Amino acid sequence: MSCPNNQSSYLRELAAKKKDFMAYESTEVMTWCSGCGDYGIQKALERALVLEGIKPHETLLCFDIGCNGNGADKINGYTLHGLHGRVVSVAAGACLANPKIKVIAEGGDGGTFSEGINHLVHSVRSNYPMVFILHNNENYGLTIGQASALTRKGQAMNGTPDGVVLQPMNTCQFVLGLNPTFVARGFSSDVKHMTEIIRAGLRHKGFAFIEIMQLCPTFNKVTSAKWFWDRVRYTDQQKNYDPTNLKRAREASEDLEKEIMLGVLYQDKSRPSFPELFESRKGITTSLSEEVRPYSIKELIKNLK
Ligand SMILES: Cc1ncc(C[n+]2csc(CCOP(=O)(O)OP(=O)(O)O)c2C)c(N)n1
Repeated sequence: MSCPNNQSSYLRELAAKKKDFMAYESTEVMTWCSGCGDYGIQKALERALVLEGIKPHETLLCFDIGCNGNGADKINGYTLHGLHGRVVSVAAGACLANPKIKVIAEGGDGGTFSEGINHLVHSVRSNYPMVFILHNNENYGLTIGQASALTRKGQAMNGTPDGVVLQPMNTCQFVLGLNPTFVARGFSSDVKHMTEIIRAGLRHKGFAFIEIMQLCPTFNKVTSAKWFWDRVRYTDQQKNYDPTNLKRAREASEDLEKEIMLGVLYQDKSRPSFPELFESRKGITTSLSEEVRPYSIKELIKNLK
């Protein structure tokens, strides 16, 4: 069984920022099941925001529908609840309209890798300046445990009691095939490590895809905490792991049965984010949201025949 490194300096750093931390704390009653990985993910996100010096009014937190989406009222800040599977597109619109705020989107494996997979594909490809956190509990949790595209083959679920017949998709392999600029993976019981990779994602200028392997003790009895602790490995403990090497990232993310690699698997810091690609916006300091007013299109179409 592997265990996180000494946490004392990290906890001291957090304690020094207790007031900032409390600003994110919600007084709403938690409704997630006991042992749900969503608690850890939410804590890691709050810690990452605080340690990066981002205040609640400087971020927009977009949530999908699902157990993960119930986090929307369990954190104090500007939150938005999208339609199931559509959170990435809602968040993409927000980050393009106002680049002065940090936009974060969160979604479950059901919504993200089935209903909304098209939005994920084009957001990765476009390198929108936002962070996306995938809550991968390997099932549709809120509707009580149906199989998703990420449920393991053979696993009995509500709706498929004889076991799932298809192989699951490999999320990181899929995203690595989309020419991404940031791909990371964490585990919902390792809050310190999740905090580190979310911080790295917040500092990334393009689309940061962060998968969290999430415990779901109610509907996913197969991949328990022990199952994961026996299998997780860390990129920063591998000899000469180079996150700029795409081939290495592909190899590292291939195995989901025996060894599950956690960390920043891949990052390309050189690629421009989507808004940086437009010559016509160079030198403009206002955001699109600040430029909203009635315009006449006469000037624009005067040369049209
Ligand atoms: C378009 C659409 N399809 C289906 C639903 C019903 N629905 C609501 S929550 C949910 C399960 C969500 O599963 P997932 O996205 O994996 O998130 P989790 O609950 O596991 O965090 C479903 C199927 C819906 N609200 N909208």
